[in-house]
Amino acid sequence: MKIDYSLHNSLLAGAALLLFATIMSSAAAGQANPSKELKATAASATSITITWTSPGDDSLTGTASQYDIRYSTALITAANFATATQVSGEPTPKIAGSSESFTVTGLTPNTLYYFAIKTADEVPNWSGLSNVASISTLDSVPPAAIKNLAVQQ
Ligand SMILES: [Ca+2]
Ligand SMILES: [Ca+2]
Repeated sequence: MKIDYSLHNSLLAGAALLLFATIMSSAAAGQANPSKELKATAASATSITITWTSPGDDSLTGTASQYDIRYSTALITAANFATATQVSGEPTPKIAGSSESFTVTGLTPNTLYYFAIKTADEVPNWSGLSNVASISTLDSVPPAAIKNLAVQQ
């Protein structure tokens, strides 16, 4: 069988260019506004890992002092952030621009959760609300065991 390598190569080049463009636009977005990068990934039926980029003590410079990470099964807004559930054991902020992650445990399976973070410096001066990330925990209920398996005579 003859393979058209020229088509194959141009498709590969196209895919590589698209990937490069995606990475570059993500990086540009990250530099423009690192506080808008909160993401959530379901780790299991009862835990979710969130990731974000650290802001700084003064806007995007220096090292902040604390995070207030909260979650809720309802959409989190600036108005209801204080009533959302606060996690315990938040990480200490790293220097501005660092990758941060935290795993929230003890969640209910197959449930949609929203997450948001505020950051403070040593005063503390509190930041505005991060973007809100949401994802569902995994379903933990398997199909029932089959009870009527039979052999056809
Ligand atoms: Ca300071
Ligand atoms: Ca400050």
